[in-house]
Amino acid sequence: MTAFATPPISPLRISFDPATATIEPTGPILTRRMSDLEGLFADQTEWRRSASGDDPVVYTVTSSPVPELDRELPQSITTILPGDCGGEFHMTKGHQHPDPQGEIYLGLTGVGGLLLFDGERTEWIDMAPGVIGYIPPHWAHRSVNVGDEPYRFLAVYPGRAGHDYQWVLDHGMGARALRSPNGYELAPYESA
Ligand code: M6P
Ligand code: ZN
Repeated sequence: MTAFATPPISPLRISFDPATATIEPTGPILTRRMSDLEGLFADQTEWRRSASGDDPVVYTVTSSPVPELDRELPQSITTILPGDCGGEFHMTKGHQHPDPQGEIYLGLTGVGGLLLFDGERTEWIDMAPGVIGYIPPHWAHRSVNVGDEPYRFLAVYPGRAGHDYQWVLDHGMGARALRSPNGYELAPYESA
């Protein structure tokens, strides 16, 4: 994509309400239900039961109006609802950036984890309000809600980075976050 293939957008004022972690104005809003997370949870029997049953919302992504275009800097707020599938905590699909560029997440509400995997090494960053998690280029990333209230975070990422979901289906994420008596534990990754 060449720079300025479409007209650059104008400077923008976005208001952010810390109490609700909402922004105004908004751009696209995405809702991912259990049925959208095929092949990701280890317990496929439980996933199928849930996806073909009440098919709960697992997370939503509210984007600012800044478009995913080269040289732009889009932002989004992701809300992962509390819960699990067969003991594995609610999580995002996870993706690699086809155009390897970094990204930052800022925790807003609740408690979660930022799971990172570069194909060999696995890292976990505990996320809470006020924590910035840095995702370097070449690290696939997934977010997990390990608490009992909505986990929300702000993401800021280069507009050309893109989302490769197949990479995660092919390589996994190195670990899984499972419910444990003390909260959560990280288990070695086993394919779904
Ligand atoms: C963050 C950003 C978005 C991403 C979203 C959900 O808000 O990284 O780019 O789309 O999380 O993650 P996923 O796309 O893996 O479902
Ligand atoms: Zn990303």
